[in-house]
Amino acid sequence: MNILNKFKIGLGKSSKNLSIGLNNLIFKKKINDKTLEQLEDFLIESDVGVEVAAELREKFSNTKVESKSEIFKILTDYIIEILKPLEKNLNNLNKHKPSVILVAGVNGVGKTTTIGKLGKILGKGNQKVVFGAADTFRAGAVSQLEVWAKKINAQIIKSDEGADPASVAYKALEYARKKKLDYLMIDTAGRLQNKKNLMDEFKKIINVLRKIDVNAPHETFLILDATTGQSAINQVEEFKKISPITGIIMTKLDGAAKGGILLAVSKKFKIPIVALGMGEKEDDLQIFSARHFANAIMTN
Ligand SMILES: Nc1nc2c(ncn2[C@@H]2O[C@H](COP(=O)(O)OP(=O)(O)OP(=O)(O)O)[C@@H](O)[C@H]2O)c(=O)[nH]1
Ligand SMILES: [Mg+2]
Repeated sequence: MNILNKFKIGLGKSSKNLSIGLNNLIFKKKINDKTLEQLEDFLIESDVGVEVAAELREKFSNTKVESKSEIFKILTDYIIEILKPLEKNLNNLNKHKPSVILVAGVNGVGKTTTIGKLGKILGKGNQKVVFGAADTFRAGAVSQLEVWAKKINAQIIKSDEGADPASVAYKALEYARKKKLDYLMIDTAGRLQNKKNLMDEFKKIINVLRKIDVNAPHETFLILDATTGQSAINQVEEFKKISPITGIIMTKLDGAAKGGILLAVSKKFKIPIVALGMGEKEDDLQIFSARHFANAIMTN
């Protein structure tokens, strides 16, 4: 199956929401101001954000669109214009040995699953991957990561439940350096006693890593769940305060999500996009391509 088809299937429901929604809206109607207004409302409902929706409406008005295909073309071009510059270049990822990738996000967004899936991609070509199980808070978190490590043939450094997450991260980085591994991916907790604890812990992990390598973590990837809509914006804001986010991975685009939130986040923060999660299995992660994404969600 080629990548475009995989994207289309993965984004099946997102595309239904956007392009089928648009189809229903525009079907056989002459496009007038009223239609444009409905279109703007629909785009806002699809999570693209008010700014993007208004900009698009202006584009539609300026070009005096008359047909559905013109609208689809403007939308596709716009999505590519915004997202193309944000394609994350993964070739630069293995410049360090190990490259330390810290994975952040609030609870349940798909951090652990994404580490498994991305670990599989990074491990291709005999690259050696180790996971650091720094979510010591949630019962079962370590064993969940262990299952992934086994599945994709990665190593894992762990401690007991309740252990200090920063010390696990430290131990994992020491190990990865000693063994000259290519990637260290650190899983973190999504829920602690409260938000302040979560952010403090996250900060502590970073500080401890820097004791070993002043440039670590080399990447901080924030995982966002597409089904949570606009709250993704707040999550970026919160994590950005602690550490620069070098990449976003949006998950659950195979679910009921409207793909629009990726546009809203990108327009606002201009953070590179690493990959998109489209399912729970090991091959359900697609390295991000703006063109494929635009074509997949705008297919009619
Ligand atoms: N449909 C779908 N489900 C996903 C995707 N990514 C993760 N999930 C599911 O979402 C649930 C939560 O995923 P986890 O990887 O445990 O999320 P987490 O962020 O590590 O959660 P905490 O450790 O509790 O903070 C699991 O049931 C995953 O299988 C995706 O892209 N699509
Ligand atoms: Mg987890």
